[in-house]
Amino acid sequence: MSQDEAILRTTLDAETGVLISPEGVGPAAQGSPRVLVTMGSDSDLSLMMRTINTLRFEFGIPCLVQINSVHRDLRSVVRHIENLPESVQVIIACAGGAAHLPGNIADLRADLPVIGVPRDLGALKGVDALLSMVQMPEGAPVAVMAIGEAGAVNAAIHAAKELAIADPAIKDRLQTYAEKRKARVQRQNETLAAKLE
Ligand code: RP5
Repeated sequence: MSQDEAILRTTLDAETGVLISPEGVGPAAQGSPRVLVTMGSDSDLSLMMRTINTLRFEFGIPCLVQINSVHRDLRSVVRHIENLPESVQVIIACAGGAAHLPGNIADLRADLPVIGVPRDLGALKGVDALLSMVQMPEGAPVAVMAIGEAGAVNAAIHAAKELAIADPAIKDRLQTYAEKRKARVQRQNETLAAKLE
């Protein structure tokens, strides 16, 4: 467990959630949250650290982290989601199993895009969460990512792309991120001949 994840775990019971930014976690964080990263249980946190760290370190985006369980405490979910800071423009929601959190949030917040991350968990290994999120009825869309780690990282990139529509600095960072991915392919090609010997 990283130090940041450990600090997040100890502070997560706060009613308002925990702010996390490139500078740090909780009191050490700076700025206003642009993204809410929420999940059904703190057992989802290790997976969602991939989302949080991509947002803060690749794109410089502060986020609010909150646990919201529609199966264990639906009333607090409604309270939290209806009272988010005005600065939050995108919501990323992760859950495993019968994953109703993103869909419920999509209904509660008709004004904000909701991105779902299905956790790879249990007997069905995330297929249950994927189908619960993706098969939303007409009118309450959830943008569903891949199951597990790829989905967690892609959720952050997708949120950054949404924010980049009105934020040139994030647009530049998305370009830098894409360049790093291209450079990786080039490095792989450069070392390929040695691996084939
Ligand atoms: C879901 O149930 C959570 O999002 C989590 O993925 C799963 C299991 O939760 P725990 O039993 O580990 O708290 O609501």
